[in-house]
Amino acid sequence: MNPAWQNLRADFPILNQQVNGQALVYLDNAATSQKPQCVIDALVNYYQRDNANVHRGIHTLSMRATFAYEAARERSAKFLNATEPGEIVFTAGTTDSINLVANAWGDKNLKAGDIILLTEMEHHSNMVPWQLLAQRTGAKLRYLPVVAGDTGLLDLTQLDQVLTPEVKIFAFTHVSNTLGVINPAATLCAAAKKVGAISVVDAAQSIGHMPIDVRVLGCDFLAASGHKMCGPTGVGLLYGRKALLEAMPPYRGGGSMISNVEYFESKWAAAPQKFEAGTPNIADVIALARAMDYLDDLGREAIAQHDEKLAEHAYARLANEIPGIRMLGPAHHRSGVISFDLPGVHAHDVVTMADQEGVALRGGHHCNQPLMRKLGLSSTSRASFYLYNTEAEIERLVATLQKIQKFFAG
Ligand code: 7TS
Repeated sequence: MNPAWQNLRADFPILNQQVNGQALVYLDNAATSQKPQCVIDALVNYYQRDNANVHRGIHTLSMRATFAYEAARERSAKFLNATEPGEIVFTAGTTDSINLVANAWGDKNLKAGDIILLTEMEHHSNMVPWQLLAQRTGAKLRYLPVVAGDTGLLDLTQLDQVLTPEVKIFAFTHVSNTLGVINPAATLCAAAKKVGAISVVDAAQSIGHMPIDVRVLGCDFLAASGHKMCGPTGVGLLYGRKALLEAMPPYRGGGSMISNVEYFESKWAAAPQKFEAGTPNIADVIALARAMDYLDDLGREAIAQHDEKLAEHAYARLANEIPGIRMLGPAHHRSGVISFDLPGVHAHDVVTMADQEGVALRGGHHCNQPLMRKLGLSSTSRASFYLYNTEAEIERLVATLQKIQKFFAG
């Protein structure tokens, strides 16, 4: 085992606390991950030593901040195996990145009659920006269905039927935040390319959990958030193929994104600066690069295996030991996100009672309302695992659910 795994939990000070008199079991990683001390230190060090605005000053602190900010872009490009740092745009997160593509690429390239293809398992962040784009342009939305039943897999037999030449954008999630399904992203990107559509991969739930190589995926755009990958909140990135970024108009106007401004018109800077108007989120970008180092020290393949092992184990234990439970998503080859329905107990009651036991879960529609309706549910309870979770914590989860079930059985 990589020695970095030995004392992993000690890297996350927040885990070492009691909640409602019990040792905290944090199983809400799909919502946001915890941060290792090195990421917290990167934020503190930046503000204690280097804080200055980037790209504008030639004094020492400004140069240090600029260097660290641009080094983070290089780090991000390497993390995703992008061709060059200029293919990385820093954003506020996945939602912001998708809105950027929908506005900058979508408004320029879409017209009435075109189709935007999504899947039935998208997070609202990967639906609503496209709905808005469709309203602006007259394009129409279409969905690749999820197979009937509870495995949550995409129905790939329908792919040729929905991916017709009118499709201009195929945007899909790499990993479902509700079902734990890992979609065959490279296959879907290749299929999009074949009909001349651009592919947009929502990597919010995958980027911190498995190796991602944008060249192997063959995607045109990839959107991600820092806070789900051990990085800070409020920061994320958009990978975009260079030729596409260059051809796109800016999304927001302001300082830093121009090469020349006149009173009545302006010229834009080249990509990626063109898409980073105003003072960027400097400290969080720098700390995000530190999070990437942390993940690579552990090994992203090893993280993926760890997540899968825990999730398969938890899935089997819950399915076998909680009578009547309805498990969603596949039993195997899955991510660390497990959703379930305890018949007769509302998900909010499950989560409230679990919190009394020190177990942090999430209950609700998980920003997947149409998918929930398709499954005939209004909400699910969700446990989501990450690199610091242990089998002993699954023990606590099972015992907690048994207690909740007993309580509601009267
Ligand atoms: N896409 C997916 C697949 C997500 O899971 C999320 C957030 C987003 C996009 C949006 O990311 P943001 O960082 O821009 O907000 N998912 C969740 C979740 O499952 N619970 O809380 C947030």
